[in-house]
Amino acid sequence: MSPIGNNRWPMSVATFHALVIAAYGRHLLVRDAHGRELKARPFGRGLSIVCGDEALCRRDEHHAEVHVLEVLPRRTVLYRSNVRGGSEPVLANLSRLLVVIAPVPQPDLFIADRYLAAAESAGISASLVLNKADLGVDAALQEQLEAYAAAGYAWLAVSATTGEGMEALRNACAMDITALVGQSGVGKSSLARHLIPGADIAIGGLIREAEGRHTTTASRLFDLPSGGQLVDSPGVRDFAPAVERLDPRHLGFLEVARLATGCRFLDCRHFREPDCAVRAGLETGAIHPRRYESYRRLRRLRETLQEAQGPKARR
Ligand SMILES: Nc1nc2c(ncn2[C@@H]2O[C@H](COP(=O)(O)OP(=O)(O)O)[C@@H](O)[C@H]2O)c(=O)[nH]1
Ligand SMILES: [Mg+2]
Ligand SMILES: [Zn+2]
Repeated sequence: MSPIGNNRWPMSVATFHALVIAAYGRHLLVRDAHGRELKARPFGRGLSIVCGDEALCRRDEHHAEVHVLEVLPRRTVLYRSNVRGGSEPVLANLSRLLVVIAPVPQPDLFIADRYLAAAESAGISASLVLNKADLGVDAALQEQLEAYAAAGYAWLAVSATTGEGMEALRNACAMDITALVGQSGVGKSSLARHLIPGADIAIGGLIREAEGRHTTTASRLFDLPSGGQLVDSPGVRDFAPAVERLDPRHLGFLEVARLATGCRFLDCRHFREPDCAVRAGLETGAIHPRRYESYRRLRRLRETLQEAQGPKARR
């Protein structure tokens, strides 16, 4: 147990450290050092707690409730942008983000790109997982996968149904905390169930089980039998990274970052500026047109959200 950096909450028999294994609004599930899973809630307003957080907890006087007093310093934070353009933490202390796509449902690769960009700006290593490889990959998707590889993103073909590629996936998750993210229906929970036999993953959103839902409503952290931890997360219809955290030169796109070193202007947006090496890369094939389009859309979104925040946020 690491010491706490301040003495507002002196360590005593009543306080303890725990890992936040699920967070749904103010409903938290934490796991203490003895492996006990406890329902908990934040003590006081303004405490933003997400799955993967390490927390200082205390039982109330009647021992009926567990309160989270403080979130310990985070090693990494994956942020998203809310509609007003502000940053919200999504998951804490991840060391790897696996963006899951599949032949069905029809992949929205713009979502995948935004997750990859968010991970890059958070210092989290990210790669793609193509699930449902048993269904076959058509030429159009194959071309996109090759574009990702050329840009510098690793991808792995797996099938939760046939077990293909699962050993490689297990190895990719062996260290620290890995999260599976992506559209609904791509097979995140199926992959998690494959990697963690016996875990109650169908009701990943444990906290809402009373509503009888069998989809994942909240991110849920599980221990992997081979070491490390895995987060299964709810499917998304869209994802916007926290725009102010993106590097303005490349927004977290690996190939844009490489090419941008050749632009004439340091603050080149890679739209219509003269001597832009990124646009030149479109001609030579150094950047795939769909990835460039994705970059362009994220740049526009960033501008829109910054406008919404007022003149202070603009760069
Ligand atoms: N053919 C095939 N179907 C799969 C595979 N993995 C998951 N599925 C199916 O895809 C659907 C969605 O899976 P689920 O794990 O709930 O997706 P999630 O929303 O990403 O968690 C379910 O009907 C699964 O049986 C796979 O590898 N191959
Ligand atoms: Mg799921
Ligand atoms: Zn440029």
